[in-house]
Amino acid sequence: MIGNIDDLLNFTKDLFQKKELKPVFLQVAGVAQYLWNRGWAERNAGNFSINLTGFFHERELDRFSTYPFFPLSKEYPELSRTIFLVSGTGTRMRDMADNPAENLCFVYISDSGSAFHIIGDNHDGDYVKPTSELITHLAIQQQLLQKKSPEKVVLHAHVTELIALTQLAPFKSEEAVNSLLWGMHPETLLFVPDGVGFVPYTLAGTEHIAMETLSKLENHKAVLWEKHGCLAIGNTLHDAFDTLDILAKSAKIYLLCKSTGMEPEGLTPAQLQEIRQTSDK
Ligand code: 2HA
Ligand code: ZN
Repeated sequence: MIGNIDDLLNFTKDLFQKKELKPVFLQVAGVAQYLWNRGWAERNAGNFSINLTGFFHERELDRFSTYPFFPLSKEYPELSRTIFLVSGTGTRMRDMADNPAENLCFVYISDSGSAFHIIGDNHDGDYVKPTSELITHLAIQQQLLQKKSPEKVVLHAHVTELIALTQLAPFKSEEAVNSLLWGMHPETLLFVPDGVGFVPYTLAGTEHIAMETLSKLENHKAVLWEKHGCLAIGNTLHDAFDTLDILAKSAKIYLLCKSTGMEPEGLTPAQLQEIRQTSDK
């Protein structure tokens, strides 16, 4: 049943003003600004989802059931009665940095996991709808819950330096690209010891890219989408951003070295081994 429209509007206001969510909104604004400053979010590029279910009581979740909902093309049983903060489709990260509330929405998944409600800030009778990559986000968020992983955040961005690498034939494999990235900076192996997954080019926003990404995230915290961008999971948005940032640093060092006309040496096997031993302690 659809609730009284005034109740719904009040509810939306309550949700956006919930004080426990203030730090989350601040983090969204901060990371959106970083993405824009780095040049990793041209036009409406990039998107994220944050599992916020832990911030709500059962009683609060019950209020969502009065909202109209949209069917999902697939069931996500593990996501029953979960709630996510999701970037809006067509929104710009630079606008998100200035005003997160107007550029994102809450997505609540129904009891059956087969439909979702959108709770967006309503302006001029219209409201923000979730990212075009929603099915990838939901599939990943479901996997994180199934595995009881600590990560609550999925972040996708067009990390220029990493996209450039995926345009180069020698790096179109997981082994080659990770060996390059680890070799360019000690902290890459230290902080991304499982390396990145590599998803060969496939159209974004599809079930296919969602499934390919899901399988790569079994063993990695970040995934490259050939000729498109990168996606990382993290406990917080800052965590996920850090992973992209560290990987980009390595890629940038490689590209800078190449721009001198010379080959970078890379860390030696002994140096890499020493880092591995340090991080095992
Ligand atoms: O959110 O980056 O891949 C826009 C995109 C789609
Ligand atoms: Zn993209």
